[in-house]
Amino acid sequence: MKRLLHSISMSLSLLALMAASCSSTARSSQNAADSVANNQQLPSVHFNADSAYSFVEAQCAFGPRVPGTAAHSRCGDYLVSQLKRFGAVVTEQKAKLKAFDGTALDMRNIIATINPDAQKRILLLAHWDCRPWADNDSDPANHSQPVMGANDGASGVGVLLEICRSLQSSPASVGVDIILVDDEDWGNHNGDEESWALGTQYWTKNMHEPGYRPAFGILLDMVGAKGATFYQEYYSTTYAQSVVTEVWNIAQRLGYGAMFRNSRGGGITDDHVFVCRAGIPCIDIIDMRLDSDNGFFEHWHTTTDTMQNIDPATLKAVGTVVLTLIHSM
Ligand code: AHN
Ligand code: ZN
Repeated sequence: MKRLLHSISMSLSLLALMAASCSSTARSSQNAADSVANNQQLPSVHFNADSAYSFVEAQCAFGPRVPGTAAHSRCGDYLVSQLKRFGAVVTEQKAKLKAFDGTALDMRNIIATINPDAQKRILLLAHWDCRPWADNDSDPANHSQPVMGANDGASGVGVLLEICRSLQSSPASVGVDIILVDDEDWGNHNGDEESWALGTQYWTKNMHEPGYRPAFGILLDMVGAKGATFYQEYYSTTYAQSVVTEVWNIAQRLGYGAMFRNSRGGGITDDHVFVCRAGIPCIDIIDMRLDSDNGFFEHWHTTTDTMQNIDPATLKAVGTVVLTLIHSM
């Protein structure tokens, strides 16, 4: 059934995408990430996966970061303080949003600007909130329990915190903007795509800088699990093919081809879709499993999305690939 829903939402969006392919967004994305030629040497970077792992662990130590809870608010303060400690200029966006079920959400997007004077910029995103319900758990009694989100939330944020820390000691020439988006995961599985990614949807309508135009964006979602496989996600290849090509190319050259598969995956309604629709080509590096019913890792939206299933090797691969791209621009 979930498969069916995926394909329905995919064919609907195909229509929209055919129109979008004629726009300037699609054209400009052709050249968004054309910097590393195949014959050019890749910069050598060091991404500290143990440090990234400790950032994932620290978020989980607050408990599930469900909007409206003390764990969410404390973890938000922690993320702001870490990004400041790593030398970024941090701004916050706060707004009252309404979830699909009527719940009032105090949204908090956390934005870190690195190398603010650089003209050429890259946008990096990850959601930091946790889903309030483990509604994919095999035990229905757990459906009302929150998700810890070690992978679904904390992993992407952990990699981005470590990239921020790394850029402080080894600066890049390009500017980097990290947005830790809130309220991604309070969504409805009835096919209502606008119920997801509320923090990102807010940001696209209220950008932190008027006329903000990074070269492209990269969303990290579920980038920490053991055995992760990153297929080329459908909306990413539609709106930002050159960025996908670049990222997967770097991954192959670094020896991460078993994780970064050189083949197409399905479409996922995720933060990047709304960024793309706002005119910024953005890809989603997301763990997709072709052998599971819902297309995601086995602990997705269950009470077992915990530190036990986080593998530093996955964080290492994703962090190294993204950091290499940053230093090659
Ligand atoms: C849907 O299931 C429609 N989107 C998945 C987006 C997501 C949820 N990523 C992590 N959690
Ligand atoms: Zn989720």
